[in-house]
Amino acid sequence: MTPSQLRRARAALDTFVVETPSWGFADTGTRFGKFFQDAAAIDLGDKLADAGHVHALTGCCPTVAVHVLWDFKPGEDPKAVARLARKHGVKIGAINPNLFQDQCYKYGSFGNNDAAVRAHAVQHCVDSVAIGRAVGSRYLSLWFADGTNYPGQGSIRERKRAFEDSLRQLHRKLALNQTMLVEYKPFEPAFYATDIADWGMAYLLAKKAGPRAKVLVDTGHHYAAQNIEQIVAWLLDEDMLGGFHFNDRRYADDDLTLGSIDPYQVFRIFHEIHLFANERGRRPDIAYMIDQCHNEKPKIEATIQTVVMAQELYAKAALVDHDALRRAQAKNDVVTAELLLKNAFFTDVSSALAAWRKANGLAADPLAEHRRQGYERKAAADRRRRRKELGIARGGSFA
Ligand code: LRH
Ligand code: MN
Repeated sequence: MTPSQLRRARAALDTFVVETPSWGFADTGTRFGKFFQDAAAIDLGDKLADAGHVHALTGCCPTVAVHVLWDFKPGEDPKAVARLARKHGVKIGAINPNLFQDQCYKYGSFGNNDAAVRAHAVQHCVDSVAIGRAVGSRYLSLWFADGTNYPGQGSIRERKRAFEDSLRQLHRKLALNQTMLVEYKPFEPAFYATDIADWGMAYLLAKKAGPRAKVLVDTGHHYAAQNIEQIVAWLLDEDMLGGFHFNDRRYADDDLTLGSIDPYQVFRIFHEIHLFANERGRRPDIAYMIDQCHNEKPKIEATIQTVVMAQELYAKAALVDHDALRRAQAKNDVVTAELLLKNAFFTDVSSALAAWRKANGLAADPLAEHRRQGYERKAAADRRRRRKELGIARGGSFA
């Protein structure tokens, strides 16, 4: 790396933070079974401790996204949760309501044709907004499992209008510093029509909801052939890109660790963001978040891998020479334009990462440091003991 490349990579690392998901530290599974890890988090306290540990090692994930019904016990004081987070050196990040597990949501939440169910769903989101205010979180992150499985099953326009109405109601409840993120997903669990199936539907619903509603791009929520960075470039140009859920996939919403299958994909997304910042002379205000579940990999190791990979790809993408790119594009010099991205992608930025970590008092290799500290072994022993004391049974079949 040239001295100016080193400077650009380090400047990019100074600004890059990514949010970890509380659910990434807990036992999760597949449609066919749940797999247990002794070191998996038992409760929110464990999740915040693990997130704090990852932040202490990597220096770039100061906030933790929470899923309300997975993380908050009924009536739990959000302020106490914020204090607990602070004790572990992190802050509560995006608030994710759970609009997919209550029995009443069988035919949908905001899209349900039963007004009482819609009201129940909106009320849960209003409660989630209040939690956000109490813990000082900027983001209300909305994902809806809503949709139908058979042609004719539901009125597509009625469901669309029900969403417009419910999202507008909810937007009115936001604090001035809060942003509502609308996440789209083409399918699963609905397999005929998902109510918010693509970026256009999310864009339209967010626009109609109000000025503090933006679109959330989950990298796993696209058909394999879709050009995600083109969607990102458009949403940026419309100032409608609110955030990301990063993960990787080989087939569908596989929720694998970022960069494990196609690191160039995330590089191309980061490139579009750096290029946009260069054009506009300011960095866009985007919530970078991880949304993964770790069934085989040790959960904390998988999270550290993800954070370090995100840093590396963000730093590489900052190396693209935007002026040279514009010159090549103006001349339709396709090869030069492509090579400007490829060369940046293949540039080894490990010296920039090492320098940045040293300057921030961090170990050169966060994963090795995690293993050296024996955090996982200690957590496993502690949580095995506590599960016994709490009489937490594990097992039981899916069906
Ligand atoms: C849905 C989704 C959504 C979350 C969930 C954990 O697939 O991406 O963002 O609520 O995963
Ligand atoms: Mn997601």
